[in-house]
Amino acid sequence: MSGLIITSLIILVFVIIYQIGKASEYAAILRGEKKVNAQVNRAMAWLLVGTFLLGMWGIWECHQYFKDLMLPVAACRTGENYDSMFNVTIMVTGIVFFLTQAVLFWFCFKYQDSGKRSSYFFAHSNKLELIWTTIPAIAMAILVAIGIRNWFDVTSEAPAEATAVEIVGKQFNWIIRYPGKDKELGKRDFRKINDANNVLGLDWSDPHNADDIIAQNGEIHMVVGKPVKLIIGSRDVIHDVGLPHFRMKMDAVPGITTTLWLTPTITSDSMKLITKNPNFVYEIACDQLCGKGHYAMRGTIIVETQAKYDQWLAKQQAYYATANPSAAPAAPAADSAATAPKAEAGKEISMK
Ligand SMILES: [Cu+2]
Repeated sequence: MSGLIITSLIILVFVIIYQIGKASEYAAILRGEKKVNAQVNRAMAWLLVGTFLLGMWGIWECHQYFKDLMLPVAACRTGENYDSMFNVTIMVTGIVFFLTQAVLFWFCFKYQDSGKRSSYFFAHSNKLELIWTTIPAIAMAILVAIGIRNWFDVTSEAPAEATAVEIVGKQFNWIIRYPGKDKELGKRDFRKINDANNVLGLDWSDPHNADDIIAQNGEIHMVVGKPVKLIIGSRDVIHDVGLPHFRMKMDAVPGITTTLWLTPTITSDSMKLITKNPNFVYEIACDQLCGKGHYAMRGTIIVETQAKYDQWLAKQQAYYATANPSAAPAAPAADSAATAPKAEAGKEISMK
């Protein structure tokens, strides 16, 4: 029924437009075509000015409306650089956009047909070509140079003192591993992955794995002011570690290790005050559409003081101990864990 109404409405609108066109044609004949043309020209010129003003007002209103959706201040140095690059780009392109649009619409208005002018034929000017090629080229080169500098900064090697944290994506959550006291992550082998008691496929024959910690709730803890190196992997499809508050992202690719490093500058508690949001959390979002549960792949980052971090770390238990409750801690046997019988996996962790 509503389809029928809409169709008849559309037909009606077309009929009305057709009738108006017809009527103005007859009116033009009655009043003289020249006079009508001049009226239409004037009306069109003012309409163009109106379109420009309406467009500019629309842009302003859009910004006002979406302002609250903007991210808070960047929480690391590279993020600050990214923001300043973003602002410079918006400023430069924004000014150019405004000027060119203003001139375009103003010329339409100023040079409307008055019957007193004829158009001037202008074919070519080397000088003009040179100006409007060189200036944008220089502007773009500067913007690209700033971008490359930031890109090299983001993808550079992490400082040696950086704390390594592994983050592995899987459908549909993030698994976080910390190196433990020896500060080294043990070897992984995808053939040893087992959702019951070895979610990352840790190779228990590697002693570095004995003290590795796997966070139970997909949380990354960071110390404010201390560099952190993220070692990124994936268990199944391509995911992407998206850190909007740090203005960073990096693909998590199965079979390939990617990295990202950052030095958080604002603690989670300070950010709660800055954003006036007591529930604020730094978010890890999956930035790569990875399946039907993609939207729910949300991890969190907690940036805290060294004291709080130490307190939290002291409470963590090595994954080996939780995954193999019957085995003696800190003395991993050869390879029995990965193939442990089901009966032993009573208290295992499920990372679903
Ligand atoms: Cu994903």
